[in-house]
Amino acid sequence: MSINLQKGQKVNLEKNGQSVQKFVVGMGWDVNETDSGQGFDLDASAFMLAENGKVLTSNHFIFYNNLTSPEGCAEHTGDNLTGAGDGDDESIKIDLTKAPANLASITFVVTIHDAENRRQNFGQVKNAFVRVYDPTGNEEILKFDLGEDFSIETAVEFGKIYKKDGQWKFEAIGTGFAGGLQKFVDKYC
Ligand SMILES: [Ca+2]
Ligand SMILES: [Ca+2]
Repeated sequence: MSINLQKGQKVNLEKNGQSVQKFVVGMGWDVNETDSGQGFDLDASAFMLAENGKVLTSNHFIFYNNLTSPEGCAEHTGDNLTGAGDGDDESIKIDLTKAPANLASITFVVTIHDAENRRQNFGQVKNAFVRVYDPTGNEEILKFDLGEDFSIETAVEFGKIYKKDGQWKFEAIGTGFAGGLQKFVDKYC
């Protein structure tokens, strides 16, 4: 059964008491096109971080121009340009059996492409969520609905997975920032 998380909540990445190694992180959103009159493109990205909070290498910043990490631990399934429709709009497959030994965490973010020029922000985004599911059988393990408490943010950290005492856990974050994707590049790269 899927767990619905609250902001700040942390849970073990497990199913029926067994840790889950291969899963998909799906992220979704809907936008109110009429607010800006321009195309509204949100992008999911992942930063694969070492203990010091920086990406392992520049190739461990997973986004629409770098879809796969070198060892195949993370794979972005592709850029969605509209966010139209229910369900995941962009997703990133994770295989922890291929995780580099020094991988400490992976943080998942969603940012608005060209937000400043298009005068767009997360106040115009609704139904944002991040979920983790097991692709075999499409079984959802956890889900975090971010709620609608955003206004001027153009970059939101949806959640992260991290290793603690050998166990991988998921944390529901839902924290927004100004500055778009560059904000996270500056922080993690
Ligand atoms: Ca996109
Ligand atoms: Ca959508």
